[in-house]
Order: sequence, then structure tokens, then C-alpha cells
Amino acid sequence: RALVVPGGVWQRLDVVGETGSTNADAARAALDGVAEGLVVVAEQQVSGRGRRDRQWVSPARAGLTLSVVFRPGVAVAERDWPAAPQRTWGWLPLLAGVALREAVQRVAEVDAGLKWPNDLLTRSDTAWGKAAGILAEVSGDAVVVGIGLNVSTRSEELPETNGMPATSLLLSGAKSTDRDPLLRALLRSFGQWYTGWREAGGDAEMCGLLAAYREGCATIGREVRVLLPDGGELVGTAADVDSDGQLIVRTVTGSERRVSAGDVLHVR
Ligand code: BT5
Repeated sequence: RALVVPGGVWQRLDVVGETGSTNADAARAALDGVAEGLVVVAEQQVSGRGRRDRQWVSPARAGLTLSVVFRPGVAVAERDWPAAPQRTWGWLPLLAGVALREAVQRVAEVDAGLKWPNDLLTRSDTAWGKAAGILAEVSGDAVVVGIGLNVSTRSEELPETNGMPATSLLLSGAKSTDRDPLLRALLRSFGQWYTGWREAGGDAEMCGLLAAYREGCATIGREVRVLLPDGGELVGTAADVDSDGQLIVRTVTGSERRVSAGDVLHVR
């Protein structure tokens, strides 16, 4: 399909009919040496994954499911891109979120916020719900960033969740639920932010990404409960995101903790 003309960062766009997981497909391609800038889009994804063995459910044709391959640690002489140090790679899922939010707001005209680190929230009726999830995985020297967005998903097709309820652009009053313009807007924005971030050597402040993330972030300023990957738990106020994309939590005891991964519940 002549969906997107690859250009800039994007080298190749593969549209597959049905697949298990576009992240798995992209990771395999990355290990096989595919160039940075591969995009894999699936019409239907049957065993989508979330973080830590969780599932991503995507009813057929109701959403966008895609993954991209980046090689942030490899300098690109012809573009004047230095290597981005590994500690900055945590920005990639956040960068994807900023791009996704822009695309959703522009094309669907739906108000959207980012829940640190990897969810896009939209509002249906009065409650905010999770309309998209982002999964970044390292594969050799590549980082695969996957995005699953509920576009025209009806409420009976959405999965049961134990945290935030799931929602879709349709349920949030989207002006349009055409997937192609959403994908095009997403790739345009994603490519622009990635280019700026690479030019800045992974410095999110220098390229304006930190400011854009702060502006779109629904977590900063909230009281949160953070479930840490080691099983620990933090309760406090999400104060900010630091220059490496970590969440700064001011705990009830007044100490400041920086979190690089975890599940955040917005308490108030
Ligand atoms: C995520 O994980 O939210 C990352 C999801 C990434 C999916 C994309 S689709 C393209 C690419 N290929 C893949 O195989 N994956 C990526 P996490 O934060 O761990 O959240 C997972 C949880 O979200 C699940 O346990 C459910 O509670 C909930 N969930 C599952 N499907 C959902 C949906 N369609 N909408 C909203 N919430 C959902």
C-alpha cells in the first residue's frame, strides 16, 4: 500500500496482514542487521506484548500497531549524528509518547496526556483511560519502539485491566478514526523528534524534548503510587522528569527518589 513515502529517518515501511508481535518482528529484523528506520505495521496483531510478560490486546482493524527500529548508539556521519549514550535511551519511549500525543491531538482532535513512562491517556465522559501503550526493547545495539493505539475500538472489545481503564479514540469523541492519516502524522512527528534528539546527541533538554514531555505529561504534579520492578513501592508526589527521562518522586518522608522503570498509579 502506498501509505507513507519513507523519508528522513524512515527507510522502509513493511505492512503485514497478521503477525504475532510487531516488536518481535522488528527485533528479529534488527538482529539480522536491518538499517535504522524500519517501520513494521500490522493490520492485525494476535500476541501483542506489554512490559514484563503482559499482553497487549488489539482487536482486528480497530487500532494501530507498529514498531520501529532505531540504532541510537551508532553515529551517522552523513547526517552529522553523534552516538547517543546508553543512559539517554530511556527517552525513546517518552519521545514516542510525545509524537503520539501530537498526532492524536492533531488528527483526531482528542485531548491527550502522557502517563509516565509509556501510556497515552484520553478522556471519555469524565474519566481518563489508557488509549495507547508504548514498549521499548533493546535488541543488540538496536532499540525497538512499539506503539499500540486503540483507534475505533468499541467498549465491548476493550480488555479488562486491573489499573487504569482502557479506552479508544472513538470513545473519546475523535473527529476522525481513519488510521492512515493518524499513522502518517505519527511518523512525521516521531521522525522529527528523533532527528532533533539524535542531532543533540540524546540531550533531551537541548532538542526541546524535555519541555514537550513536561507539557504533555499528566503524571507530573500528581500524587502517585509507583510499583517498582523489584517489587518495592513508592508513594509520593511526581515532581518532575529529569534529564535522563527518570521520574522524580518526592516521597511522604521528604526524600527524593529517581525512578527509571515501574508502574505508576495516579492516586490524586
Ligand atoms: C504497554 O505495556 O502498555 C505496552 C504496549 C505496547 C503494545 C505495542 S503494539 C505494537 C508493539 N508490538 C507488541 O507486541 N507490543 C507493542 P504495559 O504498560 O505493561 O501495559 C500492559 C497492560 O495494558 C495490560 O496488562 C493490560 O492491563 C493493559 N492493556 C492491554 N491491552 C490494552 C489495550 N488494547 N488498551 C488499553 N490497555 C490495554
